[in-house]
Formats: sequence, structure tokens, C-alpha cells
Amino acid sequence: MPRTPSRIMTVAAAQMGPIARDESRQAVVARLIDMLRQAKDRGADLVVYPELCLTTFFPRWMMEDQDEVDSWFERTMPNPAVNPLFEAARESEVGFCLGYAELAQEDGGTRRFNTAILVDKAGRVALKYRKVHLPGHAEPQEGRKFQHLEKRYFEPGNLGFPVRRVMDANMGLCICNDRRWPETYRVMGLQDVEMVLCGYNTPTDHVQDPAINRLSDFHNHLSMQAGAYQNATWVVGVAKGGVEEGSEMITHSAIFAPSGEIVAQAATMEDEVVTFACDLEMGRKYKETIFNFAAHREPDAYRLIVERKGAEPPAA
Ligand code: CDT
Repeated sequence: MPRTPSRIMTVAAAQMGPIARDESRQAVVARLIDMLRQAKDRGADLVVYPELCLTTFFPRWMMEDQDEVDSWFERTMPNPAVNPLFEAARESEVGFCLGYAELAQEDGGTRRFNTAILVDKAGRVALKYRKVHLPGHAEPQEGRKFQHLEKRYFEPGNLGFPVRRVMDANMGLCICNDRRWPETYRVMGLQDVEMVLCGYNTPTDHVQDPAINRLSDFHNHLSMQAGAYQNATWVVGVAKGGVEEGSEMITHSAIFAPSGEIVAQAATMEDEVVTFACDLEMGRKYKETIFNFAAHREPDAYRLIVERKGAEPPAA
């Protein structure tokens, strides 16, 4: 059989080490630009940054003062602090994916989302995604050293899981906790996604049970390997990790092939660029055989997935 020619997108996972609470947006953007230049030197077409990567992971703290909460959010994108990154990327002709806290005036009110954008090589925002699965809680929990108040500070994303043709590839985005849910990938798989980009901030104490917490790195990769394989897509998982303001967070950023294999992985707990030349045609074999959705899926058997939210035991 003739071999389909490769379609290569060289991707850089730009892992970040900790961001201090008092680190300015300008200082963070300088770090992002430094990694963008390293990525460009290695031939990258696209640089993927983590979730909420312009500031420290602020949902770990309870804040009552709304002005203080809003100080972590971006009202426009780009904005003066982030413009140098857009300029550097445009000059280098490199696309990028950036996670940030978005404060939007929409539907007659102020809305707050945990957002990621994909910017193309010309510096245009080509795709926006707002995090659907918000983990944690809306009220502080007693006895926790660090809170996880995403449900307090954000509302669930209202854009679904869009896939768009960007830089000649079918691209999709998700954010951190989304990666643990098979629905995330399948909704994009049904749009023939070829590459999913996912930034994350994952504290190692997020379940408050040492027996589960010790598996944090395993579950991180397990979720993305399964999502990649079952949907025949590349997945790029990028951490902000290390010990940030006393909170320990996982790293091990990695690039996952449509086979489910890890093809590149970060080795440090700091800012680190990991690149791989991804052949976007690699998923095709899977999409035409074992995961030919049109031939093999049976949606009528999956109705409960959209009809029911929580698990219910079978009738006695
Ligand atoms: N940022 C984020 O979504 N983190 C979660 C861990 C926290 S759950 C309280 C994750 O799924 O990695």
C-alpha cells in the first residue's frame, strides 16, 4: 500500500517551574519569550504553555476581596503585559497556546473563565477554549494547607470543545482537569481532531489521600495516553509544576502520540522546552481501522452519557 506522505508539525511543550505570588506579568512573559526562542531554535511550529501561566496558581488561596480576586484576571487578550510575547511569536513565525484567567463582559454581566487560546503564526487568536471541568470547591475546606477554589473563582466554560483548522491541522484545546474525562477527547475526536493541547497545574495533594496522591504522575500520563489512543490524536500535556508558594505540583510534561505512546518528556521541575516532530498523519491508520468511528460506534447505546450526570446504582 502506498504510504501517505507525512505532515509534520514540530511542537514544543514549554513546561514552567513555579511562578511566585509577587512575580509580575512582565517577568513571566520574559520567561515565556525565552522558551519561545529556544523552541524556535529547535524548529518548532507551535509552543504550548501551561494553564493559568501568567501568574501563580491563585485558586489555592481563599480571597474575599473581589478586587484582589480580579487582579489575577486578564480583561483583554492580548494586553500590554502580554504584547511582547505576541510580537516575539509573530516575528519568529511560531504559533502558541496560552492559558490565562479571563474576565469577560458578556451577556450583560461580568464573567470569569479559566481560558486557553491558540494563536497562529501570524499572531491571530485562531481558537479559544474555556475550561469545562472545574475541580475543587466553592467554599474553603477546613484543615487543608492549600485550597482548590476553581469552582469559586470561575464558571464552567460555555464554548464546548471546539476543533478548528489552524496551521493546517485539526486542533483542539482542553485545560488540566478536563484531561481526566474521556468525554473531553471524544467530543473532539468526533470533530476529527489531530492534536489536543492541554496545560495543567496539579498539586500533588489534590485528593487529600496519600494512597491516591502518590499516583499523581501515573494518573496524569494515564489519562492523556488513553485520550490520545482512543481518539487517534496527538496530545501535548504541559505542566506548571515544582514547589510554588509551598505547594508541590507535578511536572512530567509530555507529548503523546496517537498510538498512546509517550514520545518526549520533561526531565526537570523547572522551565524546560521539550520538542517533537509530530506527524499529523499518524492517527489516520487508527481512524481507518480500530477507531473508525463511523463504522464501529453505537451512539444509541451511549445515551446515558448525555442524559445522566451522576452515577446511580441499578434498581434492586
Ligand atoms: N488545575 C486543575 O484542574 N487541577 C486538578 C487537580 C485539582 S483537583 C482538586 C487536576 O485535575 O489536575
